[in-house]
Amino acid sequence: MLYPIETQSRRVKNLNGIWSFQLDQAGRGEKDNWQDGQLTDPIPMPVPSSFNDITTQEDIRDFVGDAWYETSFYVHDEWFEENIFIRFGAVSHTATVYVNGKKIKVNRGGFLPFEIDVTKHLHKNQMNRLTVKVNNELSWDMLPPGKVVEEKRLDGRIKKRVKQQHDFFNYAGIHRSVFIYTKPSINIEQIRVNTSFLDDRGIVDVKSWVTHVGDSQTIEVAVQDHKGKTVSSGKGGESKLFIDHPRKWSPKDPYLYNLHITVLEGGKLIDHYVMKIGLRTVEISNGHFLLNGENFYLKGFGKHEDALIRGKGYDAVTTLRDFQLMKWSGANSFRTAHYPYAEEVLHLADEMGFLVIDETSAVGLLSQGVPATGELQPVFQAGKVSRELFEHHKKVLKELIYRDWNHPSVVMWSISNEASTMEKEAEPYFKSLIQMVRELDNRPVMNVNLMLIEPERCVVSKHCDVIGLNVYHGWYSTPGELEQGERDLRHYLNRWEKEFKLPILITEFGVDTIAGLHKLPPVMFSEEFQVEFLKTYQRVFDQMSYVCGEHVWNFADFMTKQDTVRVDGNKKGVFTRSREPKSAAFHLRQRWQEGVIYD
Ligand code: GCB
Repeated sequence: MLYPIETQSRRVKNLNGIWSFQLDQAGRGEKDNWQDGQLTDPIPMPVPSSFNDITTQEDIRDFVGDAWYETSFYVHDEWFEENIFIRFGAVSHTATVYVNGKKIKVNRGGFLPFEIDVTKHLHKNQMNRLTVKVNNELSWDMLPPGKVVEEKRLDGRIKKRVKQQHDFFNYAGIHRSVFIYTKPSINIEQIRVNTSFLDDRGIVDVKSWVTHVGDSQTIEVAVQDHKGKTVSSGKGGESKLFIDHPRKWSPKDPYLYNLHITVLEGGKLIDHYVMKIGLRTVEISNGHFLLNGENFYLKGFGKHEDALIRGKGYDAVTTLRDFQLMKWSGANSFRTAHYPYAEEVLHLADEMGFLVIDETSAVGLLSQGVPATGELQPVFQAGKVSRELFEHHKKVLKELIYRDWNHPSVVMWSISNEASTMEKEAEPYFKSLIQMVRELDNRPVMNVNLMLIEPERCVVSKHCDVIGLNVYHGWYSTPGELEQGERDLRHYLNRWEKEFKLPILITEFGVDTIAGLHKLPPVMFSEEFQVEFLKTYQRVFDQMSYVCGEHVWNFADFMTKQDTVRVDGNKKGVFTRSREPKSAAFHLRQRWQEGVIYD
C-alpha cells in the first residue's frame, strides 16, 4: 500500500480536522444507529490525536470500550472517473468504518495503515458521512496483548479496565491522518526498491506491481537528482538502473533521489507515482554493523510516539522538534519502540538522516507486567500465546515490511520487545516469523531481550542477525549500586557474546530521572545519577567490540498507566515530556557529538 500523494494521475484530500465524538458507555451505538448520523451528544474532537487527554474528564481519559467519530465531506465529480479510497494511517486499536451508514471495514491493530475502496459507497453531489467506531480494548489474540476486566462501581455502573503488559499509556483514537484519494483503475499498487553498489556505480533494482496491466501498457522508470535531472532510466515492471558516481545516503549526507514510475498506454499517461529513494547498503559482517560497507556505531534512543495533550496522535511539530534535539545530541539512529510509527516520521528520518530500527507491536509477550522483574512464568507453553496471536503477529510484521521496505532510513526489523524467549515453544513461533521476514527482505533481523532472559536458555537469538538487549543493572537490580551494576552488566554482556558471537545492540539502558532534582553525591532519580549511570554503561560498551550501538531509554519522558513505580509516567527521558533537556542530554552531546570519552 503506497502512501497517498498527488501526482500527474492521483488526487488526495486530507480529512483531518475537528470531528464529532462520543463515548459509547452502554455499547449500544450501532443498535441505536449512531452510524446513520445519530450521535446523541457529540463533542468536538481533533483528528489525528488520542482522545484521552483532550478533555478534563477522567471518564474520557480512562475510557475502555467503543468511542465514535464522525465527519462529513463532498467529493468532486471528476473523482468518480477514478477509484476512490479512504485511508487511515492508524486507528488504535480496532476500527469499524461506516460510509453513509454502511459498515465497510473492520480493522484490527492500532499502528498500521489500512485503506478501503469506497467508490461505490459515495454520493455524487451530496454530502458524505464517514463514521468510525474506535475500540481500545486489548486481548491476547492481537498486539500488544492485554485483557479487559470489568469492575462494579459504587453507583452500580460497570467500569472496564485494561490490564496491559506494556509500559506506556494505552492511548486511543484516530492517531494518524485520514486521506481520501483517487487511483486510476490500472494503477501502481506496490513498489520495491533495492540499492547496491558496484565500484563507483549505484545500482537501483526497481520492481513495480501494477494492477490489471495488459500488453498494451508500458511501465517507465526514471531516477532524478534533486535538481530534477534524470540520472538513469529504464522500462518494465522489473528494471535495473545504474547511476554513475552516486551520492550515497548516510546520516552525514542523507541524499535522496526521486524515483518516478509511469504507466503509459499508447503514449498516454495512465498512472504516475513518485517516491524518494536513498542509495545505501546495510549488512552484518564479522560481528559488526556496516553502513555502505563501513563499520557503523549506532548512537541514539529508544523512542515513543508520545506527547503532551496529543498522546499518540501524529504531530509534525513534535516530530521535528524531536529530530532537531536528536541531531543536536549527536544521535544517528532510533528504534520505533514498541510499534510501527507514522510513515511521516520515516519520511523525515530519510530526509534528515537517521537510521531506524523498525519494530512491530509485539511488546509484552511474557507473563510480567511492568516493570518486568521477578520470576518469569510461561506464556507460550501455557497456551496464552494462541494461533490467532501468531497469525496476527505475522500479519502486522508483513504489513510493516510492505509499508516500510523502501525507506533508506530503515536498516533493521525488530520482531518483538521482551518476549518470553526461554520457552522452547517460543522457538518455532519466532523461527517462522524470521523465516517470513527473510523471504520478504534482506535487512538484518533483531529481537529485543529482557534482562531476565539468560543467554544460555534463549531459543530465539540464534535465528537473528543482531541481539537487542535491554539492560538495567544498578537500577532494577541492585538499585542505586552502580559499581555492582557495572560488574553485572559486563558479565551479562560477555555471556551473550560467548553464546552467540553476534553483534549486540544495547536497545535500552537508562534510569528514571526527575528533571530539576539534584543530588551530590548522586542518588537514584536525580539528574546526576542519570549521567553517572550512562557514563558507567558507556565505559563498558567502549570495551566490548561486539557492541554495535547504544540506544538510551528513553528519548523523552512519556505517559504510562498510573502505578506506584511511575511518577506521572516514565521519567527515563533524556528530555522532559515537553522536550527540554536534563543534564544527561549535555553528557550525550559531549560523547556523541564531540567524541569525549570517559574512563
Ligand atoms: C523495558 C521496556 C520498556 C520500559 C522500560 C522501563 O525494558 O522495554 O517498555 O519502559 O523497560 O522503563 O522499565
